[in-house]
Amino acid sequence: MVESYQPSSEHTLDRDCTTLSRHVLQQLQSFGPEAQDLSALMNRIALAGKLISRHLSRSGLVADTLGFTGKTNVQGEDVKKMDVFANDVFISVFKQSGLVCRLASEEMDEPYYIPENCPIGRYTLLYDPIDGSSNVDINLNVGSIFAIRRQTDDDLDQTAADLLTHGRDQLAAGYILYGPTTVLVYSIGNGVHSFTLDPSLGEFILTAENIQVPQHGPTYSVNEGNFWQWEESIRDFTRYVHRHQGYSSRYSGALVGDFHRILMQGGVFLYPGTKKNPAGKLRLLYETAPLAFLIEQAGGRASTGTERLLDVVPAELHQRTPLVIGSTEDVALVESFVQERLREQAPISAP
Ligand code: FDP
Repeated sequence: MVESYQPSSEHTLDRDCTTLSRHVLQQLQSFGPEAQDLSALMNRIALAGKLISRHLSRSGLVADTLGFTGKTNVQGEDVKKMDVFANDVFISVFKQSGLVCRLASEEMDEPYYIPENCPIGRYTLLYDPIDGSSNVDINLNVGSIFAIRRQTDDDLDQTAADLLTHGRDQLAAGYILYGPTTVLVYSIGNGVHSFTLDPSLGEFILTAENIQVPQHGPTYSVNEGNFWQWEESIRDFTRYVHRHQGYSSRYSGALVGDFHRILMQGGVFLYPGTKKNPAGKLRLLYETAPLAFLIEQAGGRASTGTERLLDVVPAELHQRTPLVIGSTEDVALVESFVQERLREQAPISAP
């Protein structure tokens, strides 16, 4: 009798080894054109992530990786060499995709067009190439945030007006976290999934599927250095967590890392407006809307404090929004303080 072949345990894989492109196709349960496009787009994002991860891991060893360029971006922020490198990586990776006609990022005043892709490129990539760039020079975690949107008109005047819609129009969103390991988290509207880069294979391998954020968590994450710049309602919330047991403050200065902690363990991240800048600091199209898309897919909530974040329609490309994001109960707690103060300020109507 012929014995059936048994693979030796020496050669079996550590785990199932689902790669990103296979996962996207499995998620869409289709090999149709749009599924193929999204799979190809996610592959390109993964390639950008690998290139940036490799560059970060050698920063300080290779010349011209750390420090500032001496220029400022459209938001008036000092630009770092790593911001420019990562921005250019996304451009060069998507030049070869054929699928993307426009890219818009924090580092570019106007959208960047790839004319050779425009006749067929039906998608736009929005991204923050290096989020939390103050962490780069001190060897702490940073991230990249991305969203893919369908291009809905020809945009012949190159104003990208069709991008100014609410975040529910995002086809896919996610981030890459460059930490002790490089992790890619994404959603195409069918749950939130996390992949870890295996440097020896050069592949992102599935490590957590259908992530659900707990309904409540112990962490509140906010820059309390801004305490006296905030509205009273946000101060009310922080006083509340100071006076109640069970809360811990965690803030790394890099949104992607702070958000990842909340996604995995629950709690709330806030970047509220200040009296001087009521819209806060974070940008809607390539920071807050992609993370809002993810958190809702994971069963949590994202709000401006008064409105569902995915309902916000921007008036311009680099528009900012306040952000309250995380576990449903914790976001609701912050909103309750906002509502309380709004009630107090409302004029009393005559009987
Ligand atoms: P950075 O400016 O360093 O890129 O995106 C903006 C951001 O970082 C977020 O990653 C981070 O959460 C926030 O700004 C930090 O801002 P503060 O220093 O004002 O807290």
